Amino acid sequence: MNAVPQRPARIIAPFIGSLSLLAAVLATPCRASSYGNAVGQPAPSTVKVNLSEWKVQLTPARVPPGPVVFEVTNTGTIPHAFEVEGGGLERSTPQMQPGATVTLRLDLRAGSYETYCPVGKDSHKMLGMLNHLMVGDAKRASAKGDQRKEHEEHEKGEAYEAGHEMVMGHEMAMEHPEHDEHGDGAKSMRVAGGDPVIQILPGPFPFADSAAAVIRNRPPEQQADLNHKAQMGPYSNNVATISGDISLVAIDRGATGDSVSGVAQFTTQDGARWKLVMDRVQTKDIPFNPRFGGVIMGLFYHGASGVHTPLVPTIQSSLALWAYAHLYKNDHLVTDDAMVHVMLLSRTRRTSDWALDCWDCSNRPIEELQLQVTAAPGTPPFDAPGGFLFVNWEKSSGQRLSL
Ligand SMILES: [Cu+2]
Repeated sequence: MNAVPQRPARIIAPFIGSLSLLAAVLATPCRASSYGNAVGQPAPSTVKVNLSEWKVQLTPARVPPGPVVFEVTNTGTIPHAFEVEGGGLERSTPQMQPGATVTLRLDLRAGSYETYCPVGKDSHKMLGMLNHLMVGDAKRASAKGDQRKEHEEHEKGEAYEAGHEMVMGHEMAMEHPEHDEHGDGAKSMRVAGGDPVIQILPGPFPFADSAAAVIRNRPPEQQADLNHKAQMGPYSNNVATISGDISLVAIDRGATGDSVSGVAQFTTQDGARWKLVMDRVQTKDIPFNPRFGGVIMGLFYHGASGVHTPLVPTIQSSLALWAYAHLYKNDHLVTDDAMVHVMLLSRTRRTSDWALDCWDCSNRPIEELQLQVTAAPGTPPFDAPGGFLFVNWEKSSGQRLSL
């Protein structure tokens, strides 16, 4: 629904990993001058790029027009890549392991360029791995010598920026005809769960080997918890058909101001009647598990993506939210602070026996609604198998609302 198409990474092959060449370039004696090395080319500007969860740092963030050498280091803990986009140009490094350094050399005209991590169908970009590189300087162009050349370059830059905005505006209109009519960037969705409804009971994760490769890169304390859940957790093929309803409205306003309201009612396999009233978003980010302000639409994550638990297959979600809820069992209040994670996502289970049947489910149709309810840290687990409630509505849909 809101999938951002993955762009193929294009690589400046001769410069990738060519640290010796970079060193040679940096050793050029006239690097301080913008113009005038032996072959008449301007000396390149160097921009140091740090990639980490979840930001792209550029030093400096403004350079003169001409050749630019990006010295890109992944200082984070999961694989990233670096892409420069603007003026019809779109170039990327290959995916880089933590600790790796790669150089990317580009010739840039004046203008503003998006610099971001393209990993995860732009999920890392949505998480904050986006910055802007300014090439050229309008004020300097009108105030100093060599005005005509820089002024022309600046105008070219503005021309392509205008064209780029137009294209983006068109794409946005095509993809999201109903959202953001007031221009504040907010998006809203109403979700209704559709039968059949299943309860996931504790059991082993069927793609434990695939998950183990991701878990190995996590800090030790996370590894212990994830390995335990891989053996006996809420992501299993131990499934019971039950009955219930869910409906909710979620508003995504970016990093702050998200909201959610909704109700779920279901009867679990053991005959208990549960009611869940969601009325607050849960916004606190934890490592590898950012909550995106509580609500996010159009996310590619889980599985092999490096984001959130790998004990869910790699999926595309049109809506993901983290909330607190009032939880009732058989009409008695259990807690006012149950922790809730809801996803409307690409189908992960086959319809014959509801077994998980893909490790990468990101291209499946988006029709599965997952509700996961757990006790807040420091509070007792729920009186349910495994201490959690995990219910899926297998034929669900979301509707974007005008705000
Ligand atoms: Cu990244």
